[in-house]
Amino acid sequence: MTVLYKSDPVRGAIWAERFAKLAPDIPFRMWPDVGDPAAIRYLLAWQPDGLAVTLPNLEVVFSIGAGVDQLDLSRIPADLPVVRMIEPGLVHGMVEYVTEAVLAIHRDLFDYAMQQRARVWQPIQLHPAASRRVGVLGLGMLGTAVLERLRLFGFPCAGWSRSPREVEGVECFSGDATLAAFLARTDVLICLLPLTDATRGFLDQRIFGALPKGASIVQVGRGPQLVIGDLLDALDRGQIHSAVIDVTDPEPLPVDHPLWTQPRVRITPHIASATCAVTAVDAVLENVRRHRAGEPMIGQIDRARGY
Ligand code: NDP
Ligand code: OXD
Repeated sequence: MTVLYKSDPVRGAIWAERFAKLAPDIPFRMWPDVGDPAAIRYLLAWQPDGLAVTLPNLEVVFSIGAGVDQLDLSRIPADLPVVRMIEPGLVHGMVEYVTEAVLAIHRDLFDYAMQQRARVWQPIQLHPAASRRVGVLGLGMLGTAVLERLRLFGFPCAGWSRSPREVEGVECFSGDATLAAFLARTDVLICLLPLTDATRGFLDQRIFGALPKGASIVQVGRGPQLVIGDLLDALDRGQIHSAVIDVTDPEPLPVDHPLWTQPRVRITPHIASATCAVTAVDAVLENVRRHRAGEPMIGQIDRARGY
């Protein structure tokens, strides 16, 4: 019952050490050292490419990340369960990143950075958190955790999802019919949607136009969800005041891309969060146990839905 890991080898060493400690009976191999392909039952990968079809006894594919859009599902046999990463380290990192971004927007740090460059000492009127309405697209593992933290600052919090959800202290909207109302009450929009056919190109001029003038965005979902040309236009017109962008299309963002030089745009290289190897091994081992016991695994995706 061998586990095969195919991703960053440096982090893989931490996975290997943790597996050896917690599950010494489960052989752990790092690609390309596959050994006997027939022995591999579990594949852990960020991008398995065509590997899954070369392993005749493979039982489960685990994504190393929370997202699964980077997996080419057409190259994973249709009967194999695909499980995304649900582990506390990833959640913690995302809560930190988004909290910092929302506070930077809320406390006018983009404007102060511009003022600093111009050597201008000019206080901007402080607004209470209660007047800054935060909205999160996606009420899943990450969107919910982010909202649970942000509401503690006193921001009026809302979330939008495909199906109805309930989160304490958060106004929950669901389905396309409620999108306009959700956007109209949102001053800081955070995108934590998975990349699917339905969310590709979602953050476009229609969305920006439905937000109150001067709203800000935090894009931590996936690059292809954002229509960058529409964002640049909305920034030029002041419809969007500022943006924190962690994911772009393509990645890396080309050096000559106009987004780099926007004064009220902050770009980070897809680092909002990352799977924490130590806690991820715990999560995978729990799922292996569940799989062997015939119990549902935590984070198994609906392949037809795409997330
Ligand atoms: P989940 O699958 O737990 O949650 C996804 C949420 O999005 C659900 O609430 C779902 O609705 C909603 N959703 C999906 N499609 C639609 C749609 N068409 N319309 C409305 N709502 C929709 O995902 P996570 O919270 O774990 O992660 C979200 C994404 O964050 C990942 O897919 C990944 O792309 C990104 N990510 C980015 C990282 C970074 O470093 N930048 C790190 C980790 C993840 P419903 O509840 O009805 O199913
Ligand atoms: C993920 C990511 O999906 O790191 O986990 O983007």
